[in-house]
Amino acid sequence: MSDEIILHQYELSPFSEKVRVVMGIKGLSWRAVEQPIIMPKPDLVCLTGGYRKIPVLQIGADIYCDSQMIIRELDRRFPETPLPDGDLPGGTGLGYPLGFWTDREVFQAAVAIVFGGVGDQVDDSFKKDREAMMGRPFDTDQMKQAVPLMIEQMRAHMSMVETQLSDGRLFIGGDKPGIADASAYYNIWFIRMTNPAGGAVFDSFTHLPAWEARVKDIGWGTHAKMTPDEAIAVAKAGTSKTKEQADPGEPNGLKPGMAVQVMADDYGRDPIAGTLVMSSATEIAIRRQDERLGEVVVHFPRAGFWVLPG
Ligand SMILES: N[C@@H](CCC(=O)N[C@@H](CS)C(=O)NCC(=O)O)C(=O)O
Repeated sequence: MSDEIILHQYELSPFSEKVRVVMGIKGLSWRAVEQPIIMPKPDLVCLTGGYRKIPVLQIGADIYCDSQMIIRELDRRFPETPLPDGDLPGGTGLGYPLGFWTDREVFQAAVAIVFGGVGDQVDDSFKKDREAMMGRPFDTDQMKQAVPLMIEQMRAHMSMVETQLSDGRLFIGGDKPGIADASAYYNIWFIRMTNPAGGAVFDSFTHLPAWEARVKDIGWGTHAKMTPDEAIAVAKAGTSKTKEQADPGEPNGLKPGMAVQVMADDYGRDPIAGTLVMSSATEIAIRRQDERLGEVVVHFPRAGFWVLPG
């Protein structure tokens, strides 16, 4: 079954939770491959070419990095359950810009609340790994001091969601759940799972807790485990379905066949080298070879990623 949806993830990963909720909204059936929470991740980077963050989606020999790219691809492949705020025809498209708010601003507040609360239980290998990924010290004492400030920030951000919900609507965009709900929910979930005391800030709202319970009830669709070796065998047996496509609006003259490097613009900025297959305003896909699995095509979003000469 080479078209199976395979999500490389780990249980406590907040960005995986965002994608799992989208799987639930779309009623999808998928396989979960557990990956390590720190480097090395040999069974992940052989697929991605160096991208180390979680989650990563795999369908056959096509590999999709970053939750923005993953959600867009799931919506494209399964249009019968379109996301109301996705970018398929009829969608508002607002789920993606809203994701930048939750994935950057709100996530950084959540990280401080989580690790400021439970930082004493975090071992040195985790701290060293995150320092290397972020390019700055992982200072749990500083995070502990910042918790009151970050709780204030969290309350301020979540009050914006509360305002949306205050007319009695079920979900952020109306009657149906979408990317906005998965995005606004996963930081709350992360705090409640790892530092339950930090969750008190959410309980002070009138509408937010009932909305949170509704999003939780959506579930994750249907999923079963898969081993990393099985996933690698799927990539090896598969052939990418991505077609070459030039973008006439490409601002810097990128064309299929060019050698490029793609990297995240925030943290975990390891460059991934390959040959351009297709590009558009929202996506770039590059072909690369790996000795363990042969040829794969790796897809990244354009917003939040840089493309440099290879
Ligand atoms: N922009 C990325 C962010 C992904 C991210 O930061 N993921 C976290 C885990 S939830 C991560 O990879 N942390 C480092 C690691 O797990 O190695 C996305 O939307 O997928």
